[in-house]
Amino acid sequence: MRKTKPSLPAQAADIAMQMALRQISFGAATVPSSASALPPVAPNGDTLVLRRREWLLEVMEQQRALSPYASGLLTAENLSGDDFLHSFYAPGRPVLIRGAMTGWPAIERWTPDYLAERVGDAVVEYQGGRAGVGDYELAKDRHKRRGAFRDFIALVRDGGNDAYITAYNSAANQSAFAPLADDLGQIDAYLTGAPGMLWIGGEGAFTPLHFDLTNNLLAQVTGTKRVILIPPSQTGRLAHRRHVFSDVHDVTDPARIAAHPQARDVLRYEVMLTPGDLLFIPIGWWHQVRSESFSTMLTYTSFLWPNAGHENYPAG
Ligand SMILES: O=C(O)CCC(=O)C(=O)O
Repeated sequence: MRKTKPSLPAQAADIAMQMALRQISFGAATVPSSASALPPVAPNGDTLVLRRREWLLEVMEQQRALSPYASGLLTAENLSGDDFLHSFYAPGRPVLIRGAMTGWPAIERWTPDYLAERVGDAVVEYQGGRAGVGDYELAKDRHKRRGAFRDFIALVRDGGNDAYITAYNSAANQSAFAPLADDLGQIDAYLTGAPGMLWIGGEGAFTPLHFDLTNNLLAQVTGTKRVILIPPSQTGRLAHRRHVFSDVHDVTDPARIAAHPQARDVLRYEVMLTPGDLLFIPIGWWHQVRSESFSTMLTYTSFLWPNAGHENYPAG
């Protein structure tokens, strides 16, 4: 069930139509105040309850697919905060946004040489020893490494998945990356201004299939990344057994699909992120990301609207 993107004019009309529809006032819905009000999970072994939930999610997805106003991955230019909230953030619908990072000096400047020069020999934390290991994201702590930033750049300059600075390293790297702050702009229409989390890696850096426990905005600065997005309705096909990860790991890998044939026909969208692109990934949407070149990116979770889904996640 692959989807093709509507053409640009169709996308613009789509957003306009959605906004028009939303001007019609409906009575306010009653919203549960917190997920803690949910009943307890199905007793162990009660798979019928879970299968019925999966059935409902898939049927609803098929129904949304009847209309481009209700489904699909849109591209928007210069999207206002209100349009983002009403058409994407509140409905939990992904969107690729262009034009919001225009003028950021980082987009021109952040080459491996510039970064190595600016950050120099400051010690940074990164994820290392990943090559040939299957669970490097699940076992994040085991893969933490420290070293001079200049040496890290030498490790990733020629590509590979062995070393990667990820959001998980961001708290440890704040002072090392302070000299880069002036190269960044603000995304005031959607975000509070809190700093983003930096990702730096070489061609081939790969983040396996998972979902986040918050809404997330990816801001691509340097290079290209191929992102595959899969709606939450497809969870039953994705062997979701460990934390936020899928045992399928990579839906583009034929060997993985052979091992998990239920994932073969999963509904998925593909985006190639290029410098200056923002990608909104709503909470619960599965995604996997591969760097197609040396890449730098920031991720933001500090939206102007509530983003605390993680507080009630049944981590198990
Ligand atoms: O860019 C990447 O490698 C992964 C980004 C991601 O998965 C995330 O921010 O949740």
